[in-house]
Amino acid sequence: MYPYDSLRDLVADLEKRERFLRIKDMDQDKFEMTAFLCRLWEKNRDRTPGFFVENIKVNGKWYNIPVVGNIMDGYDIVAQCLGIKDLSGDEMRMHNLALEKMVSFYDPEAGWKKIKPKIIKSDKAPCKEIVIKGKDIDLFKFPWIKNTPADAGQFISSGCFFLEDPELGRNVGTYRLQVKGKDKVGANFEGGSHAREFVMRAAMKGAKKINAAVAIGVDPITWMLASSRLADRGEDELEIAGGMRGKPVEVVKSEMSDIVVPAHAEIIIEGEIPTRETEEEGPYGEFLGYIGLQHKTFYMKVTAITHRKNPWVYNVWPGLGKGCYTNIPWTAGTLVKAKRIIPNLINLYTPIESTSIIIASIEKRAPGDGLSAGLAILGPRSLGYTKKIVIVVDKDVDPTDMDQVLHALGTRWQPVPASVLIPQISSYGVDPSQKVRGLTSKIVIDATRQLPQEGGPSEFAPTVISVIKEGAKEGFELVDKKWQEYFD
Ligand SMILES: Cc1cc2nc3c(=O)[nH]c(=O)nc-3n(C[C@H](O)[C@H](O)[C@H](O)COP(=O)(O)O)c2cc1C
Ligand SMILES: [Mn+2]
Repeated sequence: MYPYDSLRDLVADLEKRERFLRIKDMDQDKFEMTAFLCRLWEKNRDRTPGFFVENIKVNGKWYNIPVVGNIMDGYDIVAQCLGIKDLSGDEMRMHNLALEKMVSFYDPEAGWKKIKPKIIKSDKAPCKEIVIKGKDIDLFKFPWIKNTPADAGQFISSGCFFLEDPELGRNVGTYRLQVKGKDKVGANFEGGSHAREFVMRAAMKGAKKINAAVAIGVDPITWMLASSRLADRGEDELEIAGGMRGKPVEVVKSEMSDIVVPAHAEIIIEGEIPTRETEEEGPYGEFLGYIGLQHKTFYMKVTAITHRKNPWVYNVWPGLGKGCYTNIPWTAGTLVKAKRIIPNLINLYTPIESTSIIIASIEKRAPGDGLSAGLAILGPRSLGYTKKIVIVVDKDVDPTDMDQVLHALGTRWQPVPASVLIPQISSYGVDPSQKVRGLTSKIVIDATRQLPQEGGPSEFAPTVISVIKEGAKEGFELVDKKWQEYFD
């Protein structure tokens, strides 16, 4: 069925692989889905199944609109969405294969492979089966989920905002929407997001409002690209999604503006965002695993809702489980950009457990290379904006292997002088350790072997393993030949 045209196509294949559960009903007024997800995760941190809840109780009312959640908890599913056939092996194998596959769509000369979306007619588009406008608009017809007891209320957690700018073109980004009334939602475009820039640009040109459309439950490649900074400013997430799919994303004109939306989405919410008004939004359980503060954001007045006949609400619980679907594209985007400015960069890894950390392996050629590479990753806003700690390691250390990284950190790194502390730099504002939202300190840790010119020892001690591997070649040959005998 590859490439998946819709969330449903993916779910069908997940069911075949027994990576998906069907549940009859759940009472979200008691946070049953949330508690279920917590337990799933406690019992298996590696990967947990997606689930589909047929009937759900929200705000005292039973809805028989299904809620699907936790769809992409596991790098195996990201790999599956990218068309990788052999899904055997552990999470790191899947991570590495998925990352490699995603990076393969990038050409250093031509950039990301792009295929323009294909516009289809409304009567062929599942997302147009039901069209609601005017006074019939009522967001409370859908079971939007309140994820945690501390959340300000119900949120549309998986909405991909489609915005257009006369010069920059289309932008597709995932931003949460707090449900504020039957035709009003929050539009939480954080500092540094393309959507915020689009709204600001419209405001500067004197526009009082900007049109938007939000798609809920889209195909998995579009979802991954909307949820991460792989596409740069002025690049169209949908065209890159087409490139990765090898097939255009099918879109359809929205009801109230010229914005086109994914035809196979579950639900589309169209609206207008006032460019000069903000309102309180949050608190909300955010992806770093903390309850984010209430703060001022834009909002959107809903002008139309269209959806499938039997729509699914796709819900995500940021901060619970693993956001593999953002980590792979985010790291892929960072890797190709970083390679342009750090020629001796080999690989990057962002541990899913703590995405403010990034580990870079380099081929060290000259004194200063380690700190230079780390600073280059943190410097440009488009690269290390979301990172706080960079660890640079030598090429014999696999950055995806935490045992090796910690070994290098403990044995090759001298905190002085092989560190750079940046006292204050702009950053995204969701890290709870920040005193001022959007302002952070950062550190570059150079855990490469320090050369004598850098204050390292005149000769760096070889590792035990390397000495054995070098000096006992015959021994290894013998052992490999006799391997079975030892156990007979
Ligand atoms: C489930 C989910 C919710 C998100 N919510 C927000 C949000 O409310 N505000 C925000 O600025 N970024 C949010 N993000 C991160 C953005 O999707 C991400 O930064 C993306 O790159 C934004 O698109 P852009 O690169 O076009 O700015 C969220 C990501 C996910 C996966
Ligand atoms: Mn963008």
